[in-house]
Amino acid sequence: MPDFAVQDLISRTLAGERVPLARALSWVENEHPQAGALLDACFERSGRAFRIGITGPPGAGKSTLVTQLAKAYRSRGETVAVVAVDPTSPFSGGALLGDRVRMVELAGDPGVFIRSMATRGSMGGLAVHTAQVCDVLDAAGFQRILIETVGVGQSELEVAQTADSTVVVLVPESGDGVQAMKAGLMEIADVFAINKADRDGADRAAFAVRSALELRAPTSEWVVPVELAVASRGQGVDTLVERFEEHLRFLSAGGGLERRRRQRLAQRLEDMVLDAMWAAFEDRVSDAERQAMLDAVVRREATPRQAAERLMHLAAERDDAALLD
Ligand SMILES: Nc1nc2c(ncn2[C@@H]2O[C@H](COP(=O)(O)OP(=O)(O)OP(=O)(O)O)[C@@H](O)[C@H]2O)c(=O)[nH]1
Ligand SMILES: [Mg+2]
Repeated sequence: MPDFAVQDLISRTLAGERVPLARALSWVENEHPQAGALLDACFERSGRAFRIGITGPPGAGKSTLVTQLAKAYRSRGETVAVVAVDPTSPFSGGALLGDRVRMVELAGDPGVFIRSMATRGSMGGLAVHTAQVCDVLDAAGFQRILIETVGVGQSELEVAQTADSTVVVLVPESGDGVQAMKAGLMEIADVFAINKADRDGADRAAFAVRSALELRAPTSEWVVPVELAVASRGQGVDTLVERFEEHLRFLSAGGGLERRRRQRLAQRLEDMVLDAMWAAFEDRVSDAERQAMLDAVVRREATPRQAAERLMHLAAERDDAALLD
């Protein structure tokens, strides 16, 4: 049973109060001992927000676009939360500072909430924290959640996949379409934005992306739109918002939204079980014992499979002993 202070923080967070909400998000990020109770309370009330991932190479204009998208959603009367995930070292901090400057025009609007998250611990942890942060924002009543990530590695793609719908932001510079395919961005894009269309080659880049899309085996009825944008001038932003909303309608009508969310929750569930199993294992088998077994493998006295089996056996024996206590 959560104590009074926790209960108070939960109810004020659910009511959408900004200061408690910010505190709640810090609890999630820092894995505060009471974060579990908070997350349970939020999870019950989540599932209403539409989560949009904005990903693409560094400097493509994602933060600029997110700022404009948030403004466009606000003028449509929707409340918006922005989660800017910065995969760079927490010590650099440069990108986050830049984002704050860029998003400053959203400040003061009670219908917008901006949160930057830096990498802490493992990248798997970052995807988990992002999903949890979104649950809290969702429960707090934000209707659209924009998640910005740099799409450069597998782990960043995992963060992008915490969204219901994903827009991949590219720039006209030649070769970007190919880059996107290599980086696995083609597979996750529901919408493409060719940003910085004030530069040469935007039409060519859009054509290259469309051609690449046509080469793929169709996996859905959804035809991935490729739109030009000049985020710094707010051009093409309304069209993008329209595409996201169309995609949401498409997903909702065909059961795709439920399927995507179910798959995402299955992944989260599995991650949590694996975490719990590993923690239980670590509790029961000491580091010294694991090292000793590793030594045996290194000396070729046991195969990795045999060693793993023995360690699991040891853990199971101690599990039984613990149950008899
Ligand atoms: N010419 C032009 N410049 C743009 C456009 N959109 C953004 N920029 C500029 O591109 C630079 C990078 O923009 P950001 O929005 O920080 O890009 P980002 O993708 O968020 O960057 P990271 O988060 O560091 O990966 C900034 O100097 C923007 O002003 C555009 O449509 N045209
Ligand atoms: Mg950015």
